[in-house]
Amino acid sequence: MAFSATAQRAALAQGFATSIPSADQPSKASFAAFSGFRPVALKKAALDLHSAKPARVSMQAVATKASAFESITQAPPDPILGVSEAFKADTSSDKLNLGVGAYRTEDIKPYVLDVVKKAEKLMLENGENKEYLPIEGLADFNKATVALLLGSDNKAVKDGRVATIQSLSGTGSLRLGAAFLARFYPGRTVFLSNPTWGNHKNIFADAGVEWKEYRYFNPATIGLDFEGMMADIEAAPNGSVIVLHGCAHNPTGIDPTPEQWSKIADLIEKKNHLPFFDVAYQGFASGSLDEDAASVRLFVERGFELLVAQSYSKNLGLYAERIGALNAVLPTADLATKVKSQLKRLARALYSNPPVHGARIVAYVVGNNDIFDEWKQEMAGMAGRIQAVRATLVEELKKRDTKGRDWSFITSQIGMFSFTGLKPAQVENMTKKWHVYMTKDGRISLAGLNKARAGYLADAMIDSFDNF
Ligand code: PGU
Repeated sequence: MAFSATAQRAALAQGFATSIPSADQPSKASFAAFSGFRPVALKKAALDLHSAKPARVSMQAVATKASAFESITQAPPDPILGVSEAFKADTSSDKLNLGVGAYRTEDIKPYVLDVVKKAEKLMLENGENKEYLPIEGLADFNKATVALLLGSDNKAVKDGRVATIQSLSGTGSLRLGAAFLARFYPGRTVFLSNPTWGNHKNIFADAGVEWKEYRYFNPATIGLDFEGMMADIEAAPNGSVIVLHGCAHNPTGIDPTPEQWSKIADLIEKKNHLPFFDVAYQGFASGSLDEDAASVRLFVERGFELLVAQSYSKNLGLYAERIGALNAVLPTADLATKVKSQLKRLARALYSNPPVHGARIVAYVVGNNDIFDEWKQEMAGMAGRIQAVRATLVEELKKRDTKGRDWSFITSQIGMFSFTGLKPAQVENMTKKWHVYMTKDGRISLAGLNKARAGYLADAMIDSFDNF
């Protein structure tokens, strides 16, 4: 049952309330609750509008017929994006959204990068069209994205050993990779860090790929559990898939050191595991694109076969453009060609071909030397603002803390997040009493904070740590 715009207008003319239940609320109950409900008037309006087939008949049918989906239960809100929904519904002027990892300005406003505006202006001037892209995406984007990831004169790229396919941001690229593993590397287990970005579990589970966890975080040191991580990767069956965060680990903000990366690579090589890198924060960890790609580049230089998902949500602020890529690095160009052909086949069935707008923005920014240099500065500015907010938060916590706790973990963690160690009951107090929205695992996005509100957040944290 769907009401057309004409039907809505006509119903309003009949003296109905200001809206008509939408197609996703077709039940009898929702009609009863609908203010001003008058069966006769509805019947009249329906008949006037659908003279060939009165809508009243189909409404009754919908109301009485058992649904094919009757056994469906309510899904829980998403642990991250659900926090934004709850934040929106809060009317307090004190509220702070530190849930989602999205960059905000010092006024806590969304930010469109200047380089993005410049690229869009150029795109308009050049009269770019909106034709379908090829299944693998925009050629200029694919060239730019792999160069950004591996370096402009990377040997694997020159040798044609990298299959790159534009996909739907980080999530879509990971999902495409998961579909690829399900089809061409069946029966393997994917190992995720504990903790990890919550959606990793959904992505692999939805693709029918089994996942397990390897140790990553040591609450005692608020640091990397390197021994635990190595022991679990060692214990994983040979040929497992190991998901690694390329930089700015989410949610902990703790990355292995270069020496540790090298040992991780040794072990993964020994165990013949397949690394699957998730690079969602290139440029956001250190402020440098090259430094943040060091882990992936190390593995590629060492000759690994691997997968890498890339996202431009954070570093170019293109959250809603859904622009990213899946890269598969293979031992030969011939295999890369074959793998790419299969990735295209999977993408064709999933979404046919990717959207063009964000791809063009990336291609314009990376392909124009002046804009590219400006982007690096803007990115360093964003990373710098987050670092400054971290320092202010630590100062404010120290001022209020009567127990002399060590807050230095906040400034040593990198990227957008701080993993605070707040337990679920404490998080509940942060939200219920202080209107500070954050994920239940105790993660806060410092990209959503400014210096002016750091004191308020510190009050909330001290209260929650001390009293719960
Ligand atoms: N991988 C990691 C490690 C991430 O943190 C995120 C985003 C993604 C991939 C995917 O982002 P795309 O926008 O699909 O490229 N995590 C953020 C954003 C909110 C979300 O959960 O999607 C976060 O707050 O953790």
